[in-house]
Amino acid sequence: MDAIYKATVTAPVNIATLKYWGKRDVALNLPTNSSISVTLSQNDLRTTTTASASLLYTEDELYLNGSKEDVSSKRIQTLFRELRALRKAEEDKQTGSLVPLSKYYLRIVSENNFPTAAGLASSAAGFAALVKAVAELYQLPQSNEELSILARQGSGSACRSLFGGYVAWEMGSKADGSDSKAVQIAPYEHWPEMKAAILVVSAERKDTPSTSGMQLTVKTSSLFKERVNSVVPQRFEQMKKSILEKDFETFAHLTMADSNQFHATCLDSYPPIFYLNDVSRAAIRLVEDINKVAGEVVAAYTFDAGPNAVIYYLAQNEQLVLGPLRAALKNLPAWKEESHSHIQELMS
Ligand code: 2P0
Repeated sequence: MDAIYKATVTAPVNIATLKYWGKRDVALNLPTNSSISVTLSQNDLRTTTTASASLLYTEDELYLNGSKEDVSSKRIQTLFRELRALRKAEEDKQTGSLVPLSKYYLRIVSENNFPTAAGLASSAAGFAALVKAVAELYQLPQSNEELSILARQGSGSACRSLFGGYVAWEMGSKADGSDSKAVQIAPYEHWPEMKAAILVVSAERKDTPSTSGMQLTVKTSSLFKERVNSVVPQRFEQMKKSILEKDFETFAHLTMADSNQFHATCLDSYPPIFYLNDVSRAAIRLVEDINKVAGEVVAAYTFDAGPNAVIYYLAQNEQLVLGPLRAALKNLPAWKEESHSHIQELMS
C-alpha cells in the first residue's frame, strides 16, 4: 500500500485597516499601494487546510467546504508549480534522502468556519492556508515572509494572513514582485486589548468580485489616483506608528477614513460599485454616535468588499461600544429582515 503524506494547518482571516485596492501587475498580484491589517485570532474566522501527496492520487484536487473545486485557474496552478519547484530544490540538495513528493499529485482539503466570499476575506485565509499546508507537507525551509510572496500570487490579501497580530503588506518596487511581501508590524501580544466585532449584515456572495472591482477602479476613478499617490503613503507610516505606540484614537481615525475613501473610490468607478447597504450606513452612524456620547474615539468601523462591518475597540470599552450597537440594530428594520444578521465578537 502506498503511503499518503499529510500536513494540516489553519490560517486566520485578516481585516485590512489600510485597504489594498488596485493592482499594478495583474498576473503577479502586485498592488498599487501598501496596506495594513489586523489578523483575527485562530479561534475566530479561519480556514483549516490539509494538504496531502501520494502516488495513489491520479490528479491534483482541491476541495472547499466539501465540494470539489477547479484547480485549472492560473492562481492555483502558479502556487502548485512554485511550491513543487521549492520542494524539488530540496530533494536535489539532499540527493535521494527525501521522498520525491514534488512528483506526486496533491490533494488539498479546505474548510472555512465562516461564509465564503461574503466580504469576509475568505480568499485571504484560504490561499494563506493552502501555501502554509503545502509548505509544511514539503517541509520547506522558507520563512513566512518568503511564503507570503507565494500566497500573494494566490490572492493579494492572503500574504497578510501568514502572520498574526498587526501586519503590513509592503507593495515593493521590483517588477518581478520579489519585494512585495508581508511583514509583521507587531505581534498580537503587543496590544492584546484590541478587540473586534463583526456585524454580519449579509452572508450572501458579494456583487462585484474584488479582482474585477479593483481593475475597474484603477481604470476609471480619478479619485483613486489621488488616493494611491498622495494619501496612502502617508497613512501607511501614520498607522504603523499608531500601532507601535498603541494610540487607539489615531488608529481609529485612520481606519475609518481609509474605509470611507476606499468605498468612495468604488463609487467613483464607472459603472459605480456599491458594497455598503442600508445597515452598513446605519452602523457607521451608530459608531459616530457612540464616539460622540463617549466624548472620545472608542470605536472604529471598517468595511471590505461587502456590507459587513468590522468594529475595532479596546477591551475596557466593550460595553460602551457593543451595548448601544446591539440595542440600536435590534430596532433597525433592515437588520431584522436579514435572517443571517448577527454580531460576532472576535479576538477574544
Ligand atoms: C484588503 N480587499 O486590503 C482589501 C480591502 C477588499 C477590500 O484584499 O484579486 O481578494 O485576490 O488580490 O485579496 C480583497 O481582494 O483580491 C481585498 P485579489 P483580494 O483586504
